[in-house]
Order: sequence, then C-alpha cells, then structure tokens
Amino acid sequence: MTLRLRKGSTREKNQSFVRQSKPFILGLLCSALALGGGLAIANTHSKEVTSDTGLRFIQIAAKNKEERSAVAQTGVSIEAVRSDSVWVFANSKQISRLKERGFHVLGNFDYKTSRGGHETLFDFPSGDSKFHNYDRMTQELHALQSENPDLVSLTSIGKSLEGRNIWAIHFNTSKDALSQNVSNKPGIVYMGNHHAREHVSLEIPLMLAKHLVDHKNDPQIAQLLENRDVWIIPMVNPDGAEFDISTGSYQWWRKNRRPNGDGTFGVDLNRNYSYEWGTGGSETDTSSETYLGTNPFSEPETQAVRDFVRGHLNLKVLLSFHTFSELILYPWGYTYDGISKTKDQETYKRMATTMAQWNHYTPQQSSALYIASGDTTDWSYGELGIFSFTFELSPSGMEGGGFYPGQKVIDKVFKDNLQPCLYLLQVAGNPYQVLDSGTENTWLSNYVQPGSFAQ
Ligand code: 0X9
Ligand code: ZN
Repeated sequence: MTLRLRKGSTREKNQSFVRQSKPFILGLLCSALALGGGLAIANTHSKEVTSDTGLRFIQIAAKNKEERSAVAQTGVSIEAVRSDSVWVFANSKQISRLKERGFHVLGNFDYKTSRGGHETLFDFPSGDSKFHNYDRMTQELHALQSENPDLVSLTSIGKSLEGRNIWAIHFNTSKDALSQNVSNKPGIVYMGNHHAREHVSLEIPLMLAKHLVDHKNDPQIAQLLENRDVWIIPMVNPDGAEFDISTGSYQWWRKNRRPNGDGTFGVDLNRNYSYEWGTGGSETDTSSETYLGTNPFSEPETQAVRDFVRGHLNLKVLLSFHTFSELILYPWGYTYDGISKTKDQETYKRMATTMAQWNHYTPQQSSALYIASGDTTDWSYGELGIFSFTFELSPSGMEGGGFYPGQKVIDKVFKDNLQPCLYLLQVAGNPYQVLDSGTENTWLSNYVQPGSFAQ
C-alpha cells in the first residue's frame, strides 16, 4: 500500500520559540540533516517542492508578541521565534499578504514536504526506535494495567476520527474508584500529543505512568497515589501521530486527519476547544496549520477530552504537554489580559515559577508567546476553573532538533520534568495552598512532604 500526500494537504502550524542567539541557519541545517533531508535548503528540489505544496520556510522580522500575533493573523504557521524574528511556513498567497502588511522577509527557503510513493510503515525511523508508535504505546499501557490491577486501569475516553482508541490510564488506590472510573479524591490529568509531530510530548506522560508504577512503594509516591486520583492521556491525536510516521520519514504533521472536503486534511486540535473559540490566532482556511474546525469541539478527539474532563469534576489540575521551546504556559492564551481573579493569577504565577526552578523552562502567560484561541488550557480553566498548564518541552529551539530532536533527548526531558509533574500532583489537593508562605522552598528541597496533603 502506498500513501501520498494530497495536493494542498497542509503542513502544520506550529508556534514555538527559538530563544537562542546562535546563528539560526546552522540549526536549520542541522535540523535538515536530522530529518534526513526533510528541509531542503536553497534550490534543492525547488520545482518539485513548489508543485507539491507551495510552502516556503521564511524568516520574518517581528520583535515582540504584538508583531508575532500580527504575523500569525496572516494565516502562516509560526515555527520558531527569535528575539528579532520568526520562522514560518507560508504559501505564496500568505507571503504576499505578509508583504502587503509591511512585514520584512529576511530569508526564504524551500521546504520539501512530500514523501509520496513510500510504503506505509507506521513506525519511527530506525534511529528513533525508542519512540512509541500507537501500537507500542497501547501495549505498554495494557501491560501497566495487567501487572498492577490494584492500582491501574486502562480505559478509552473515545475514538479518534479514524477509529483509534484514545487511551486514558487511571491510577487510584481504591478498587471502586478504579472499576467505576470516578473518585472523590482530588484529581489531576496529564495529556500529550495533541499535535501529531510532537512525539516527545507522548513519551513524557508515558514515562510518568511507568514511573508511578515502578515507584508505587516509595513512601513519597505511595502517599501521593493514596491521596490523589491520577489520569494520564498520553496520545490525544493518534491519527495525526501515526500519519506523521507513516512513510519512514517524518511528515511534519500537526493536526488531526479530518478530511475537510476540499482536498485538505486536518483540524488543529489546540484551536478547537470552545472557550473564546475563533477569536484570534486561529484560521478559517482549511489548509491552514491552525485551522480551527467548523465548530468548537467539531473533532472527536477534542470531544473525547471535553467529555472526560467534564465528567470528572474532581480534577483540579491539568497539564498538556507540547513541544518545543522549554516554556511553562498558563492562561490566558486568547488575550493579553491577565486573569481577573487575582488569587488565581497569583496561584498560577507561583506554581509556574516554582516548577521553572526544576526544569529551568521560562514561565509565562500563553499569549506572551502569541495570541491563540481555542486551546486546551484556556478552555479547562475558563469553563471549569481547573488550574491548567501547557508545557512546551525541550529542545529550546530549532538547532536542538525542533520537533525531531532524536531519541537521545527523551531521558533528560523526563528527568527535567519529573519534579514539576509530582509537584502538580501534590498541589492538586488544593492549588491555592501554594500561596501559603514557606511551602515553596520546602517543596523544592523535598518535593513531597509527608502529611502536607490537602485531603
Ligand atoms: O500553538 C500552540 O498550539 C502551542 N504551541 S505548539 O508549538 N506546540 O503548537 C502553544 C499554545 C499556547 N497557547 C496560546 N498561545 N494560546
Ligand atoms: Zn503543540
């Protein structure tokens, strides 16, 4: 069976930060090599590339969040951000629009997108075999359940458009809670892989699940598990993730695999949530990488997350893993305005800065990256009051491999983020307790204090 990208199928809009000062082009070249030629620089294959998708990889002068948001409003996908400019994928229409609006194009490269004609493999390139495709992830999750029936149960929160189960793994020390999938204990949910090509964002929640099981008898973890209801949904977008690895070469795919009816594919799941949906930083153009869908929650994947979260009113904290840029983001993303409830704003800031001391990521409001509406965390906080974060995991920039940093980074990314994950698990008891003076340093030196749980 062969798989071809349809003419006009869309490359993803990714919005990430590159905050390094090293010459970016070096990173671009390294990334191109790491991708096995995924990015073609200068004239290589330009005719073929242009006839495939017309997408170009261009650098535009933009030096602050307002200018970045204005760039995003032209419908391009921001791939990387520097202090003075952004790198975007853009078609010729969008390039003209950018120029008309006065943006200065600093660089313009071919982007080789099509891998048409390859066998479908649905697996990672051999150098990245540590990553989990859908089947291997599913096997791991089943194994965790069957080896730990008193602590773990595996459930599907719904099916993707192409019919794959969206798995949620549930940790609870109560048998009843496990069998009924509900609990009165304070809850937390970790999610990964909303965006197809962000494969590291699947590995980290999967490793967290394994870590909790492997350390279930350690006093600190045991006490956390005893007092919390824990959910991990490692792959929200299985169709997109599988498509990204369908040919043996990465496809740079971001969205789900919705056929939009006009030859284009995909809705950006992180623009499809209902809170302030469609109010900025998303696109009605179906070919856009940030296409918002026909309606809020038009996609089965976001519907599944919505119904799961609404069905678990004990959830106090939500963490959605994305890549890349090394950021800790909190609402709002749809507006530059801060959170009007001062206590919540302070709680968010305290949580984010505390976690940053472990992973050394940059804590900030989501919209400081750029305005984007319809993302998971604006919705879960805006509709349900759940303290919700987006982590943009490593690397920090394109020169570190961007979306495809290679399997060598996985262990370190997990190590960097374990303490923040456990901290969130603890403070899920009552997030406002982070405002109590003195607790922050205690958690930093000894992240779980026996007896310090809000019951
Ligand atoms: O654009 C996104 O969906 C996220 N970045 S990514 O590179 N992983 O695509 C960031 C979402 C942050 N939220 C807002 N800025 N609203
Ligand atoms: Zn993402």
